[in-house]
Amino acid sequence: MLKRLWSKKGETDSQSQLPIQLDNIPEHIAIIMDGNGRWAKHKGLPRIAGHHSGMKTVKRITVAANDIGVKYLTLYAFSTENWKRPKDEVEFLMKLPQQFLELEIDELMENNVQVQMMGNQDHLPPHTRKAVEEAMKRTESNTGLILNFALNYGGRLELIEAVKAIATQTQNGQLQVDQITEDLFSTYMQSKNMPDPDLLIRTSGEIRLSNFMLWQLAYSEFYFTDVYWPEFSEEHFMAAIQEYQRRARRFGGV
Ligand code: V0D
Repeated sequence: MLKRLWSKKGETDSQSQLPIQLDNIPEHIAIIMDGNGRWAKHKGLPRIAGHHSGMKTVKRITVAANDIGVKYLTLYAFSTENWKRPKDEVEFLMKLPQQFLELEIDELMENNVQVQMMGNQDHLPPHTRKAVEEAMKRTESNTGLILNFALNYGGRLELIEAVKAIATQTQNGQLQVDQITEDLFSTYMQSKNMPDPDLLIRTSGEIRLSNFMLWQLAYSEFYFTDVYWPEFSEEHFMAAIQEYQRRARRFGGV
């Protein structure tokens, strides 16, 4: 698999040169998949064509990440602010989990990928929730990469929900104030069963966090690229990891 993707044509295994070191792969990568609408506009297509194309990128990057041993891939698919978009665009987006399930589930199963989700599921249309639940259910015994969709997710809201839960337990006497530590607080986050992201990637030129994983990204490396998400290739992905490894080397050294 690795050879198929990352070695040049005609090279034998011993000659093949991976652009990345396989012994220093980020365990958890988070991505803000920006630029689908802009890509479509650039090509003279409707915005929804960009979202559909972006879904193909999700599959490609998931398979590439799994190939090199990434354990967790968190993708910002829909923010709590995205509800403000035109109604027909939101409706189209809400159909994507189902389309994704129909078109891509076989390949995800072949790659042993497990689907998870963070964000507020309650306010999603029933057909969307059903598709997400089915994706999670069908992949629940897979042991490869965990593909974690942030869907109807907002970082500040996640923090507020954690504070509310902690405050309630403190009020009930189930928790003492001096028990509230960073480690304890982390267990109230929706990402409680995963390590913090080592690397955050944002595509399409914006250099902002846009309310994504505010707590979890405290120590992560940030990588920004001008490439639109539908055009973000395996090679672009490897370049991000290479930059991560270059920085890790610099800070590891003297
Ligand atoms: C649009 C580019 C996959 C960014 C990627 C509802 C925005 C394509 C999913 C998906 C979206 C989510 C959960 C799941 C299976 C698939 C998805 C949304 C948007 C928002 F279980 N792509 N995708 N969900 N886009």
